Amino acid sequence: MKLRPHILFAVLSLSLAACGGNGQTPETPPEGTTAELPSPAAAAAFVDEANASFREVWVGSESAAWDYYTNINDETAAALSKKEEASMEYTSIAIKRAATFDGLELTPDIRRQLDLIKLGSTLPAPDDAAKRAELANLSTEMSGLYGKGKYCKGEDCRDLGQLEDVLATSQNYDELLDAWEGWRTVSPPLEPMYERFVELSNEGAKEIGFEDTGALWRSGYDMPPAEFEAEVERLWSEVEPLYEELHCYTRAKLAERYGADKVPLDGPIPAHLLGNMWSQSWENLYPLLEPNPGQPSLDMTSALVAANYDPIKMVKTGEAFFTSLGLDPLPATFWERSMFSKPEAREVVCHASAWDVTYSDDLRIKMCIKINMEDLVTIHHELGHDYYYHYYYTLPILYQAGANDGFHEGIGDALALSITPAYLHQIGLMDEVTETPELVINKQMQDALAKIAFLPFGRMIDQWRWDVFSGKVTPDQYNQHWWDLRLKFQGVAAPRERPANAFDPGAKYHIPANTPYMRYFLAAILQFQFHKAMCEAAGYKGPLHTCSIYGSKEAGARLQAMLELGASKPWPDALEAMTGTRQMSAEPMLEYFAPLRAYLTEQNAGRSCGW
Ligand code: X8Z
Ligand code: ZN
Repeated sequence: MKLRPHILFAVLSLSLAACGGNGQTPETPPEGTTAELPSPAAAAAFVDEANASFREVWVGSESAAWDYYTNINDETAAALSKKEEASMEYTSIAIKRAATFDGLELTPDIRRQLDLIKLGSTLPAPDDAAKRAELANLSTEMSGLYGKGKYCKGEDCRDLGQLEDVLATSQNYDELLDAWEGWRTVSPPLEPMYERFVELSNEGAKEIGFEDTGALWRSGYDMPPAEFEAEVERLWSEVEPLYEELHCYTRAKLAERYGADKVPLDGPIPAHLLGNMWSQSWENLYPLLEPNPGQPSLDMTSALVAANYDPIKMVKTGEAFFTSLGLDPLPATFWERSMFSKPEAREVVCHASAWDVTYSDDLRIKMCIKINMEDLVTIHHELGHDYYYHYYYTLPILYQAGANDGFHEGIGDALALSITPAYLHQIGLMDEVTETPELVINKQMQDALAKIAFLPFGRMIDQWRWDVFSGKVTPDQYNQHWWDLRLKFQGVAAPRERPANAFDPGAKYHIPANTPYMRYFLAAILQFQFHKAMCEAAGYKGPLHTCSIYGSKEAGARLQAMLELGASKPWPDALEAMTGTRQMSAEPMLEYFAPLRAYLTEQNAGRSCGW
């Protein structure tokens, strides 16, 4: 489903799917291949066989996942659980086979594919068939409950999309509170399921040699897991000061709007006032926070509506950006098979996702597109996944994944950084504008509310899950720990005391869907590295924040070369090919936001920041 960059894909597939038509898992090795004693030749033969078998089970699980996510009902749920179960079963078998080649001297290519078999699963399942089935069912059911979730007052029910609209547009404190608390009535039933889910997947992780599921997730970055944690900490410490400046400015403006009794100037910001259901990106606050009124409007939502954009036109606009770089048009089947709008007659998971259902250029997106700027950017995000799939689908299926999962999440976002006023003018959505310093600050504020505000959220979600999977946090502490981390990293608090049965993590898609989240934190940073590299390739000379690579074939070629690698090389190799450096770095992001940073420091003078 989805967004799952295939490594995760793979992984999720474990969770999400199962094997092909006849219900038999393809675990029996053909005579004379893997039955042999471990040898480099046997290892190579096994890798070939595993690529074929994974293809069978993953195509099965992806197809069933597509059917379920675009039409949630008991039949599609049962079909998906079965496929997931079979996929998990084959994965367990393959991991054990791969381990028989441990210690052998092998080519880097064979060794890497064997490692990917072990690391590719985000949902490791126990060997016990009953437990595996239970885990598959839990996984399917949790996603479905989230997808169908509604907040009802009597007969009047609202879905997530409707509640999100309230968060995005209302400035009525109580109305916001009602929508915010209302969505969180959906998740308490998920708590006991999640508890069991953690138990079972940890059991699976232990069986394949990891301390817990979180340890498995942290092992997927071509470095020891402890080193990865240190990398995350390093990147976070590079950007944290900028986040605190944005928090300080935003809090002061919200206090002006809602009163310092509601938004205390020395404390966290109430979570329902930030324009987003999870306070994860704040661009909807822009009208309240606009630094320099009287400048040309950056309200692209109104421009899109005025220009009569519909969902297809939004997606065509996204595709046109990619093709302007010299990349291929999307296949005809993309337009026939994708889901662009929320259907009336059936339940679906609206959370946006990108797919290659058969791992063979069967590209699709699934989205309930609204005509606004946020969704135009999300379309670029999803197409970034699809273009990655497109340029690596001829690789062995074990390599059909991002260099790491943050790369997969960062491609479309990197392109969307080129949606500048000059680009918008080029495509007829904006009048020609002169980029005065005042307009630049306005635009930077709009960008920061999306990108800088997101950083601590991206950082904390998997901190929570790592702590849950490791057992550091027990089920009775799930919700408290969630809010402890929200406070620590985001400086955000629940608007009032949460009910005793609250399970607020379950109200965020990626928890019931079991999609790892650190990838988005990495992507938030990597996308600026990609943007800078593509601007350089395009021959752009000005400041990073006004660069648009639209139309640059050179930038496109640089990007395509990285996409084509898939997961075939350690991610530092891919990063080096694209950017010339082997290190993830927040430097380009900080460079991009240099003008805003100076503005915020000036504005916050005399304020006491922090919480
Ligand atoms: O889940 C997504 C994408 C699909 S991979 C729409 N994102 C994260 C989220 O919505 O929480 C993109 C940004 C972060
Ligand atoms: Zn994504």
